[in-house]
Order: sequence, then structure tokens, then C-alpha cells
Amino acid sequence: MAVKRNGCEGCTDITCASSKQVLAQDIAKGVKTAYDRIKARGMSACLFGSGGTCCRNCNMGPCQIIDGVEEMIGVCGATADTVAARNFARIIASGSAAHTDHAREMVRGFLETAKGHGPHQIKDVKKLMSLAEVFGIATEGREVKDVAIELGEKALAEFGKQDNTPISMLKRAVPKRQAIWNKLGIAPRGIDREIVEMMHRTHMGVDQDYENIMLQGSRCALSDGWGASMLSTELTDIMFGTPVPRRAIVDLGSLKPDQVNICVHGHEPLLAEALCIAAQESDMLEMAKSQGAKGINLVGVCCTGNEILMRRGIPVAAGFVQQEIVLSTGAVEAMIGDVQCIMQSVVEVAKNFHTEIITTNYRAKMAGAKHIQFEEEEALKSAKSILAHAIKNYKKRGKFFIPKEEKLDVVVGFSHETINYMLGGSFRASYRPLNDNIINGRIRGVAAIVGCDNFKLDDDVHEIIARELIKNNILVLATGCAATSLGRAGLLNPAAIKYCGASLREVCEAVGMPPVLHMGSCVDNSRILIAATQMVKQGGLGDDISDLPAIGTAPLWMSEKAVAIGQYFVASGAQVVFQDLPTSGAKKFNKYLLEGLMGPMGAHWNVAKEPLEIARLMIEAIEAKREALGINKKKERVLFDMEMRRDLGGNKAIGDAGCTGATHHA
Ligand code: NFS
Repeated sequence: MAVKRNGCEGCTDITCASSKQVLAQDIAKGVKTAYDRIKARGMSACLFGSGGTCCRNCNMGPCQIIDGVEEMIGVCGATADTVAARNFARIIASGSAAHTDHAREMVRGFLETAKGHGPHQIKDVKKLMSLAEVFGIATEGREVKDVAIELGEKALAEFGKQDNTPISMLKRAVPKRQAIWNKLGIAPRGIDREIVEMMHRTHMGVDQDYENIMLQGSRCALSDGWGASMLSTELTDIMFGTPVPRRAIVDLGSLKPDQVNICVHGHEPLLAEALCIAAQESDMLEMAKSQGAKGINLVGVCCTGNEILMRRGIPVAAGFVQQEIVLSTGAVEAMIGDVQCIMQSVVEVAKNFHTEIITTNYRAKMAGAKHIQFEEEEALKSAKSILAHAIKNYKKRGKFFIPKEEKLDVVVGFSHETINYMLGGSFRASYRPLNDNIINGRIRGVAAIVGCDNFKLDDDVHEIIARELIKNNILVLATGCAATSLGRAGLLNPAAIKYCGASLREVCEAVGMPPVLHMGSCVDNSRILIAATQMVKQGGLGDDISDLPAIGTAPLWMSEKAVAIGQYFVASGAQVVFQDLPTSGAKKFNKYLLEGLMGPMGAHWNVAKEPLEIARLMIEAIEAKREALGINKKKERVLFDMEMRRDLGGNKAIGDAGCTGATHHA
């Protein structure tokens, strides 16, 4: 059912019950959300912009190009295909830059931690040692601290590397994929360098061949996926702990009526982790009590929320499309942000209430917000001064409304290590059982539902796609705001097996896991690259990611980061489906993305409009891969025999332990 606020006919549907309740309250009457702005704009999107054929790369234009109309090419002679390719490549560069700058901060924070500075520690020594080996660092008989410092320094050097050798983590890929990258000359050399080269090549008068532009587009995206994002995920895990299954809540209802509610919004978990530590310290709790509050309730918004959800079980109150709605409860003392995906409108929404918007990063200031710089060198002190500001706001809280009906329990924390343990057992952690279940057809394949949510389509798109996939016995991996949205839909709970096809249900039941596995934030899509690689290395499903019965979608993509992710998946051999691409105004280039990339990359982009159409396309792609692998031979349905039950039963404890909130270290 749509929420038609102010008679809003142009709005897409909000299906989330909690969001609907909040927006229906009197206190939210003065609030203008993106749904209202879509209606107020009263115009459809510019065709040149949405088709990718508006060129603003020099000052002879702007040139609006119409493909096939001779008079409507660029003043410089640029065609629709060149312009759309340059624009698309710049989207990839911008998305990669966001992940890269985030990753650099995490590496710097890691290095400080390794040196013993700040409130954090090296929590996952096993992972430290295995990543050190990838970087060729000797580990035998060395102090953890020394290995960590050397790893941090080598990791930092990956960003500004100037020689022509590939970045270190590419060697984690399967040999066939590495050979493809080498043959095409697209193995990334330095993380920053690939973004700079992409921007250069799309400057006026440089690269004008869309296929060549996309070679660099792929290299730039790969430097994100196998470079920046992977470094961020791995070092964050080593520092803050590799996620393990745990119970949590994903809902606006995670706000507490009698506590100081603080939303942590943005992306880099250094701030969020420091806030989590600070919020448990007695001086902060005392301060909260002195203001009349019973405690401090930190909740997450967007991907920083996913980071602390995965590692600490701290609730995610809101995904991207709910960031204004969470403030509309009137129950939030402060929204503390760092970088990325923070809408400018939150400052205006906050003006309706006592809520303060606090920016903490010199790279991301907002007019009308309070800026308190988060100093990483003095993380705890800095976090406390930010918290103190929020706590003092509690007394100013007026009328508020926290939706009660929804208590959306989720089980999260599925790092690729966890999946290994859950399916393979703690003594023989391995992807073998997953591969075997795919080969025998109980699990038809694996689908990733990732990326943002977006006001362009109804907010139940992820749910519709996921339900269709699991009904067809496809295991779903989720990250980012898509994962949050699937949590709100109840699909991150083991009880969601009731929506599964019979054979997937059997597997999930035996292992004790939900059919949709939350793998983390958007930088954690690198976990999916590793999981897919492990599946290939395990054997029986071909010798490259492009052979796997696997596919990804970011159906409600909003951010440029999602396009960078899509391109690194494609360049790694995985098919992806988006709801639209900003390239439809350039016929040849669009076709190249949707078909032509298959030649060099073994995978391509796909576009499908409707959620069920997206799901259908994904199912068909998975079945086609199964056919090509020759694993679709009809055989009698094998019920679990005793040995298999014992096998899986041994692992059940891990799933169950996680579900009771117990933690073990991966
Ligand atoms: Ni990803 Fe995260 Fe959400 Fe999209 Fe934004 S928070 S990094 S970009 S909107 S999933």
C-alpha cells in the first residue's frame, strides 16, 4: 500500500510498516522527504542525462547528443557512444574513488592500531597472518605487532604504487581470471593511479574509443574490488573482528524511548567503532543519566550501520531511503555522520525537532550542521566529545514516536569465513559442501543482491527478487542497503526458510542458517569476490568465476559506488543485473555493455525493469551455467542420508551458537 502523503501521486510506495507509521504521525507533518520532493519536482528525468549522452567535459558545450542524428553530435565531433562511455567510466572512477578514500582511512587507522596507538586492537590474528602471506610478508616466529606494521605499510603503498606490476591481492584470483586480466592489459597497478588515469582518459580529446575506455573502466573498477574495497574489508576485520553470526534488529523500532538515541550514519567504521567503545564507558553513561536518560542507544544508518551490525550486533535503524524518516520520529538526539550517502535534506528534517546533525569529517561538511572533527589520533577522546554533545540534547526532546509493531530479528555476520565454517565445519572449513549441494542441485546457484535503495522504485523490490530466488532454491547473499531492506522484509531470519523451495530449505534447516546471508557493507562485496573464488578453487564448478552458477543484482542502485561494484563483478567474470543504466542513449555502447563485454570478460551487464523480470533473468542465467557445467543431469532426488545429516549436524552448533548471540572467532 502506498503512503500518499500530501496527496502525493508521483511517489513510489513505502511498504515498510514502521516507515509508514512514522510518516503518518502529526509530529512528522512538517517534514519534507525525498518522496515529497519527487512529486514537487513535477518533471520527468532529462533524457540526455538518463541516456548518458549529455557531455559537460569541456566548455564548448554542454553538448546534448542524439544518437544517429548527424547535427546532434558534440562540437568536438564526439559521438553518443564516446560520450556515454566517458560518462559511464567517470561514474566508475567516482565510485571507486569513494571506496578508495574510505579504504585509505581504514589502512591508516590499521597502521596506527598496529603501532599500538588508539583504542583498537588486532583482533583477528589468524586473518592477519593469512593476509600477510598474500603480501609476501614473513610471519614465522615474528611478533604480531611487527607483522601488522609491515602489512599496514605495504597496504598503504598499494594506493600510490607507481611501477607497472599488479596490486598484491590480484593474485588471490583464480589463475584463469588473472590470465584474462593480463591478456587484456587491465591488471590494476596502483589503486589511486587507475582512478587518475580514468579521469585523464575521459578528459576532452583523449580516449575516444568506447571499448578502450571500458578497458580502463574495468581496470579502475578492479582496483576498487580487488584493491581498495578488499583491503578495507580485510584490515577492518583484522582490527575489529571478522563477523560471526549474531542476532540483531533491523528497524526504526530499535530507537529507545528512555535512552539517548544516536544515529551513526556514513561509512568508515573507525568513527562508529570509537563511538561504540565510548558509549560503554562509565563517564558517558553517567552523563546520560544526569540528563535523565537510562542509557545511550547507538543505532546505525546506511553502511556504517551494516559494519557495526555485522561485528557488534548493534541495530540498523534505517537504510538509505529511511534516513529522513528515522529523524522524523523526533526521538533522535543526534545523527553523527562521516562520509557518503548522507542526504543534504537531513539538516532540514532535523530542524523540525531537537535533533542535531553532527558532521565529523573535514571532507564532508554540511551547511546548517554542527561540525566536530573526529581526530583519529585521539579516537576515544574525540568520540566522547561528540557523544557528550548528543547526550546534552536529550533534555530538549519534545514529542516523539517510535514504531512498536515491528521487531525485526535478523541473523547477520556471514563473512566468507563464516560461510566456510557453517557449511564445512570448524575442523574442515571448506566450501566443499556448498559446491556439492550446488552440483547435486539442492542449491541451484548463488545470487548476490547488493547496493542501495532508491526512491525511483517501491521499497519492496529487493524482497520480491529475493523471495523469488529462494523459492527457486537459489541461495542469496546480500550486502549494503539491499541487505538492510531484506532484513526489514524478514528474510535474514532463519524462519524465512518457509519461503524457500524444498531443497534449499533442507540445507538451510540442517545448517541453521537463513536463506539470505548478510555479508556486510558495500565495501564487503569484496567478500563475495573471495567466496566466489573459493568456490572455483574448491573444484567441480569450472575454473573461473564466469563458470559458476552465480549472478548479482543491484536493482535499486543509487550511488556511483554501485556502478563501480557492478563493473568489478563483470570484469571478474560475474553477470550483473541493474534496473537501468545511464547508457541507453548510445546504441552501440549500450549493446557493448549488455553483450559485447562477454567476449573479453566472460560476463556482461544486464538490464531488467521489473523485480520479477530481474529474478527470472537471474534464475535463467544460473540454470544456463548449470547446463554448461553439465550438472543438470536428471537424477533421483537424494534425501539426506545419515552421513550427510551427521556432517551437517556437526555444523549446526555453530549456526545455533550464532543465533543465540554467542560469538566465536573466525
Ligand atoms: Ni552502498 Fe552504503 Fe546504501 Fe548504496 Fe549508500 S549506504 S556503500 S552506496 S545507499 S548501499
